[in-house]
Amino acid sequence: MSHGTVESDHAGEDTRTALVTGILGMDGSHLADLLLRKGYTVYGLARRSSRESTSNIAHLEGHPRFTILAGDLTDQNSLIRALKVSGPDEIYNLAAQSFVGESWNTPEYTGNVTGLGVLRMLEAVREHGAPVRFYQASSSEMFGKMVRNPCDEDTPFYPRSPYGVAKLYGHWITKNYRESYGMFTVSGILFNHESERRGIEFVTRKITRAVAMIHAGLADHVALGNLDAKRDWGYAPDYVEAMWMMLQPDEPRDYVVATGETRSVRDFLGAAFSMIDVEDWTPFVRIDPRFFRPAEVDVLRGDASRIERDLGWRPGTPFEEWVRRMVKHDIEEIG
Ligand code: NAP
Ligand code: G4F
Repeated sequence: MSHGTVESDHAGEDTRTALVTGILGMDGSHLADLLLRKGYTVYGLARRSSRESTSNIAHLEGHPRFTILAGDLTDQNSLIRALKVSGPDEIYNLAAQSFVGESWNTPEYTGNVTGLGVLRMLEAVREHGAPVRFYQASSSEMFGKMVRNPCDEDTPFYPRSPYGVAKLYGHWITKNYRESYGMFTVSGILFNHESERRGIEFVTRKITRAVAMIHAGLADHVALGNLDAKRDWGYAPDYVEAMWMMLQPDEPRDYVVATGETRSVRDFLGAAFSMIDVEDWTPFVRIDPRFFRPAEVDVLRGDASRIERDLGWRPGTPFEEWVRRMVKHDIEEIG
């Protein structure tokens, strides 16, 4: 699917309804595209204060099966109301303070939104009473200082940031509600995934935008932090498919979603600059201590064999292809 479009290839047979929190974010918007293609009615939860950043869902304006509801993960009543209005079969809880670097500046706020926000969503589901399938956006940041490489669903957690700790709370409370109340709740432990809609503060998008600016003669460098950090990077439209797949089986189960490959920020720089035929990117990169973190997750790599075996999910889009799409998108946007 190309950026900014919704293919209407559904046969119109699926009459289910989904509520997606974090609808204005990268994953929320890709998931909305996927669900609408499948024929779902989609309600997206967004904070009123964020109405300016609607570019990820601008193409959905006026879609007959797409509605935005006002709500905030820090406001329990707004969540209860959202469930009442939408009456969902499935809930995808993607809203979070999702920027790891920011979580050291606002640890309490991050805990409140990213951790306790999950509890509020689960309580809203319990209050609602009707059977609902619930997806929680867990994160590979929970593995942090990886005690095993690669990480799978049985690897012990070792978070290294207030964000990682908050996600761990969300992960365990989701599991607890499944075990305590028999609710259909699952967590997808997703490793890093990126796309043309990625927030500009994250390293991949920061780099692809900088590449586009340099290409256009509008910038001469990009300031970055730790270039040695390694991540298991995939493409977001592939990963939202995994979220949907996890809510389809009869029994709820948690899954790791990853490519199994790990690359450094340096590798990413090499791939992105090669898209504008620059082989030596070093003159265009400056190291700025402001972008180093109090504690770093040095390397992440996941083992997604369980989801491949059980549900048939595999990462579809090769690394070079999605990096090319991100650079191309940013060149067009800046141009
Ligand atoms: P994103 O682009 O930052 O989207 C998160 C969304 O949550 C934003 O639209 C934000 O709204 C919303 N939000 C923040 N605080 C909120 C609140 N108090 N109430 C309601 N909404 C709120 O993140 P993403 O990359 O799409 O990730 C989606 C989810 O997956 C997040 O939970 C993230 O932590 C998790 N995750 C992401 C990755 C990854 O690599 N992308 C990997 C693992 C897990 P505003 O637009 O108003 O800021
Ligand atoms: O792009 P990042 O900010 O992503 P990070 O911290 O891995 O978190 C993302 O992935 C998680 C899944 O593992 C999600 F849960 C989370 O919500 C988010 O989507 O940083 C990636 C790496 C880090 O090691 C960072 O130190 O890049 C390094 N880096 C180096 N220079 C930088 C920069 N990161 C940012 N954001 N900006 C820099 O200038």
